[in-house]
Amino acid sequence: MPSRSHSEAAFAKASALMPGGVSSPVRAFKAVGGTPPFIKSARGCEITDIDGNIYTDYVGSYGPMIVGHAHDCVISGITKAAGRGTSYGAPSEGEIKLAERITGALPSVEMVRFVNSGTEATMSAIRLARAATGRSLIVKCIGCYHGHSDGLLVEAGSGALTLGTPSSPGVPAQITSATLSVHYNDLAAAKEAFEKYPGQIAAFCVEPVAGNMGLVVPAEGYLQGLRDLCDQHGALLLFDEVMTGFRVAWGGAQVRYNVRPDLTCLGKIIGGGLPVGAYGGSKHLMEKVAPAGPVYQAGTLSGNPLAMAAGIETLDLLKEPAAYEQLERATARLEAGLRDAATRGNIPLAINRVGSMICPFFVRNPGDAVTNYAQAVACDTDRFAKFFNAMLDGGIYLPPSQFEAWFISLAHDDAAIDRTIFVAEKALATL
Ligand code: KE4
Repeated sequence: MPSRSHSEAAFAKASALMPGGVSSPVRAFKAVGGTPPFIKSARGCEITDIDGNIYTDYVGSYGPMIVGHAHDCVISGITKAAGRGTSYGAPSEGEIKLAERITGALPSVEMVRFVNSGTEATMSAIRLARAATGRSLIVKCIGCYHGHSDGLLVEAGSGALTLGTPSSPGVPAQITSATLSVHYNDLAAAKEAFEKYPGQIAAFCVEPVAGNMGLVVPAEGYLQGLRDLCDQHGALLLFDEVMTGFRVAWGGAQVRYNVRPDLTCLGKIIGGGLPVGAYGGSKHLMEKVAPAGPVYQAGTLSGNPLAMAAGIETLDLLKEPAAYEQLERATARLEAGLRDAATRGNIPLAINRVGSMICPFFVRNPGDAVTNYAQAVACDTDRFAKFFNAMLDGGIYLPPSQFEAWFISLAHDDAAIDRTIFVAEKALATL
C-alpha cells in the first residue's frame, strides 16, 4: 500500500483551515474513506501526489482536462497571456475568439456570456429564462446537479447526493417553492408538471446526459419529448451542458442527440482547467442581458484573459474529428475491459457510457440496469468504496463517489487503459 504520510499531514493542516480540508466537498473522500492525496503536479493522464505516488487519473478535474493535464499548447497559451497581465476589467480579444468557437460549434447558441463557473452560468440562465417568459417556476430533475445556487440546490446530485443531503440547509423554502423536481427520463412526470402549473413554468432545466447521479443516459425520445413539452407550454428548454459541452461531441449533447435547447450552460472544458462558465442562446434571448437589456448579471473576472486563452487552446485541440474518434476508441476499450473483468470476477456491474464519460455502477444483481435516479441510488456504495480504494492503491485515481462520472482524455493511451483494466481485475477480485 503506497505511503500517503505527507498527504495525511497536509489534510490535517487543511482541515484546521478549511471546512472538511477541501475547497469542494466531493474531494474530501467522505464517501470512500481515507485521506485524499494532495496533488503536486499533473501531466497527460497522470497526477502525482506530494508523497510521490503517480496515478492514472479519471477525475480530470471533473471534466475540464479532456486534452490531458498540462498540455504544451494550453500551458503556452496561458503563459503568453500571463505575460500580458492577468486581468483587465475591460474587454479583450480572447473573449471574441472563444465566443466564436462556442457559437460556431453549438447550433442553438448565437450569443454567449462568460461567467466564472457552471454555478454562475445556470444561476444566470435561470434569471434570464424567468425574465424572458415573465414566469417564476423552474423544473429540474432529481439527481441532476446544476451548481449550488439556492434555487437549484434542490434534490441535487453530485456532492449533495454523495453526502446524502439532497437539499441543503440554508436554502429558504420561499426559494425552493419555485423549483419543481421530477425524475429524469420520466416524460410523464414532466408532462404532469406542465399540466399542474399551466402558464407558470419558465424553464425546464436538465443535464441532457445526467452526469451527477453517476452517468444516466437519456432514454430514447426523452430529450425531444422535453423539447415538445416546452414548445406546447411556452416554456424554455435549458440544457445544462457544463459537463457534456465539448465532451460528448464537438457541439455537445444538443448535437449528439439533435435536440435544440433555448438556453445552454457551459463550463469545465471551455476553460481548459481555468475558471470559466458561460450561458448562451438566441440573440433574441441573450440581448435581454445587461447592458444590452435589463436582466442584470456581472462578474469582475468574467472573460479573464488567461482563462480565455486556456479555453481557446483546448477547443483548438478538440476541433478535429480525429480527437473524438480517439476519445471514443479509448473509452470503448476501457468499457470492454471493465465488462470482461467484472464477468470474470462474477461482480454485477452496469456500465453506462456516452463518448468519453463513463460510469460503472455496482448494482445488486446481475443484469440490473441504471436508467434513472432510483436505480442509481440503489447501487452498492460500500462495494464501490472498496473498489475505489483498491484502485487507488493500485495507482488508478477514480472520482471518489459512485455518483460521479469518470472522464477519459486524449492522453489516455492504450497502455494507460490496459493498466487500468489490469488493476481493476485485481480490485474486483478483492470484493
Ligand atoms: P461549477 O460551479 O462546479 O463550475 O459547476 C457546477 C455544475 C453545473 N452543472 C453540471 C452539469 C455540473 O456537473 C456541475 C459541476 N460538476 C461537479 C462534478 N459532478 C463538480 C465537482 C465539484 O463539485 O467539486
